[in-house]
Amino acid sequence: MTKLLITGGAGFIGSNFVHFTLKNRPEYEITVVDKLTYAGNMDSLTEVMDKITFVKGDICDKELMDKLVSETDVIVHFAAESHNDNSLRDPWPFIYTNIVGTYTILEAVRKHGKRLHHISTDEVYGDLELDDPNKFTENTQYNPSSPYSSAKASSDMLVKAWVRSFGVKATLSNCSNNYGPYQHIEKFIPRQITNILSGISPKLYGTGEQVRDWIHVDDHNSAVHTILDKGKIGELYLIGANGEQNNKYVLETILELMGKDKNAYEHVNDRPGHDMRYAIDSSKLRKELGWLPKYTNLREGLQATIDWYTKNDAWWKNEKAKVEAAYAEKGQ
Ligand code: NAD
Ligand code: TDX
Repeated sequence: MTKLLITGGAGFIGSNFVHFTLKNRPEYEITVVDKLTYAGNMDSLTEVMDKITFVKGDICDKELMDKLVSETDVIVHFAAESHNDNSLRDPWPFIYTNIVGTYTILEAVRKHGKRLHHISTDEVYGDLELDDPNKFTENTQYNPSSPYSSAKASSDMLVKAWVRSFGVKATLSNCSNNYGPYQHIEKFIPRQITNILSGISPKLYGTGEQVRDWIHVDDHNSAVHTILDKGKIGELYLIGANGEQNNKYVLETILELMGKDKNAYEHVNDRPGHDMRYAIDSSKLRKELGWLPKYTNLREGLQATIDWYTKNDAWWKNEKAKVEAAYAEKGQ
């Protein structure tokens, strides 16, 4: 058995990673550490609590991380403050968790000589023009726009420095926008689905021409396992599934799939500094490590996600009023 420590395993991608690993990779013995911020939800792990060890704790807690890292073989580091809009309301938790938290993990990994995989985002590269023929590659210069993406960029830099200066055995991956079950309803796709289910009109920022490169969360997580299996220490891999669509198209598709008029939404205040377009070239991961995505039909993926939020309203209902009230304060 290989001992696997998953940080942020009660969040969206982390909890899906726990489920994916239990289903596909039984050789791993899983411990999750999660602070259970507003974004962490134990209900995402209820079904598997008898199969994992769960520790409620902060990745910035030096003693705790030292102990947990010393007891494991591999660490996959998902824990972060992850929402751009929140980082514009209050950047501090992003500096604390994303930068100080990653530093704390790196110091424990350095001391105990363990293997680390650091999860990051394509947002570290800033954005592309709509008509730019290029996509992000591993050689694109970092140019983050928001407090969230700059804190993630900082965490990547720390990992790279600890690899080079201290010989830490780490890999990094930077993925595009994920969707799927257990995603917090503050994020674009689940916000719109749960708005429609709650009789609230969906909300499109600005013109909705911004493009995101959507990937199903299970494809992100299969790529992370590929990197754990075959990735080269010190290397960074971009993860993407050629899922570029603009926000207006995604919202209209959700409305259509839910049997509504495709124009039944509101334009609301745009996000300050709103990145125009993300697009990933994942050739390195595909060619060097042989990874391929499975869920490349966005319409089908959206339908499955709509079905999940419809069936699992108990998972999100209690949060809905609070999330919408925070958006309403910003005219969003
Ligand atoms: P999320 O907000 O749903 O989950 C984050 C989890 O981390 C929560 O369970 C939260 O309780 C936990 N956490 C926060 N601060 C903590 C702390 N100090 N100590 C311990 N736990 C803490 O986020 P997500 O969307 O699942 O993103 C996970 C990772 O993937 C992040 O690193 C994010 O930057 C990255 N990422 C996300 C996307 C996306 O589309 N969501 C895309 C690319 C990369
Ligand atoms: O109500 C909304 N209306 C809207 O038009 C919301 C919440 C968002 N949007 C727009 C903003 C973005 O262009 O939709 C797009 C997606 O927004 P988010 O879901 O907030 O995602 P984004 O800001 O693109 O960042 C996501 O992908 C990269 C994740 O939240 C990050 O953690 C990840 O790093």
